[in-house]
Amino acid sequence: MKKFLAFSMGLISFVILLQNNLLYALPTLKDPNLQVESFVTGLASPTSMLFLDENNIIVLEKDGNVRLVSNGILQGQPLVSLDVDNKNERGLLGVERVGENIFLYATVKDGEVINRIYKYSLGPGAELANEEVFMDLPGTPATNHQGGKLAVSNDGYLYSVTGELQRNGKDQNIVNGPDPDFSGAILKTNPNDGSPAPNNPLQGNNPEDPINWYLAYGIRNSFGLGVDPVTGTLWDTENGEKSHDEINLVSPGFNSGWKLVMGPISDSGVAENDLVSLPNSNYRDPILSFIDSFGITDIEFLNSDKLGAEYSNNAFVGDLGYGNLYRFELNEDRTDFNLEAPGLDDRVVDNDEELDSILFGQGFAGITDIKTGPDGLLYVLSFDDGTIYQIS
Ligand SMILES: [Ca+2]
Ligand SMILES: [Ca+2]
Ligand SMILES: [Ca+2]
Repeated sequence: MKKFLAFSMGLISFVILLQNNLLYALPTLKDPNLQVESFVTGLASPTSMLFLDENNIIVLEKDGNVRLVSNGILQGQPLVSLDVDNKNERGLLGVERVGENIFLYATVKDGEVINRIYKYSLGPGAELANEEVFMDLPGTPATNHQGGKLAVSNDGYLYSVTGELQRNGKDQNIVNGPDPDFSGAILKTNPNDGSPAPNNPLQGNNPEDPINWYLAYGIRNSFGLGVDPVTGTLWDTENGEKSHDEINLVSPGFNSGWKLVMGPISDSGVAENDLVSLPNSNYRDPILSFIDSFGITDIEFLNSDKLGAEYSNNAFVGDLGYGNLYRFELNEDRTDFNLEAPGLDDRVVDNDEELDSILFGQGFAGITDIKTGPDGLLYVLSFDDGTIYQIS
């Protein structure tokens, strides 16, 4: 009986631990000189974050709340609550700042389900005022592959990504499919008026042609956009169907190959001229892909030497499935990763040893965002335990 009581008490405390999310042990880092700490807790399924300044962070919750963290404390009242469609991968997904404007990317129902970019002016107390519809993008038929990440270019334009939404058009490299429609594409847009950025690579036949906005197409789905602060080059991550999550350098006019190619084209059984080749486009293999698809998510370049000079401007990449954080040093002209494990000469991570060679940290509860803080430290947003971790 005593034994049974002890067992039930153990079970009860186990359940309480579970309820308080205390079951999640702290993540661990490979480098013993660095430490990881829980910085903010209590977020519900957070998808993206944005540092406004030293004291304030905006964090998005998938179900539609825009939360404010002030001086390390999560504020009770959301800044904004959007009525989103949160089915599957839909929801409140992306946030970015350009000047004194904040942009949000969310799946909403307005007649049909769409992905909408909202624009706000940022007030002195981090208020989001003057809501306007900045841009409407497709959101159907799939409930997954909505994309949603936003980023800002070094020259002040807004990047956005929308996934393939299970469409079968020219955006998906189906030669006889419907014309481009903003699905499976990365856009570069003027944040002032929503017009295409002036030097976009693809030029359509008329001013309304979606490809005027395109920086890239043939994207399956992306949970990560990152701008290299040194060169201004955009990188993305993409998710494979059953295999080959990818990390790509997004050159202007980049065609990532979906849905004929995922991972290196040499493994796909198709040739480059089988793809939809829009004028000024270029197919390019991923810099690195992962043979197993476990949800590679954000990519961030650590624009700081606060973790030590060796980490300055390294690329950090997270995943949702394992909760791992990966680290990559770049080559001298920053067009490639320096991959030291010989097994990565094929540019495909296909075993544990190769995965271990790029591992920086583990034990995060599904990473959705990574950011360099204003203090130069690295911050990691963790989905399942609703926590922002700080690496110092
Ligand atoms: Ca690709
Ligand atoms: Ca390999
Ligand atoms: Ca990020």
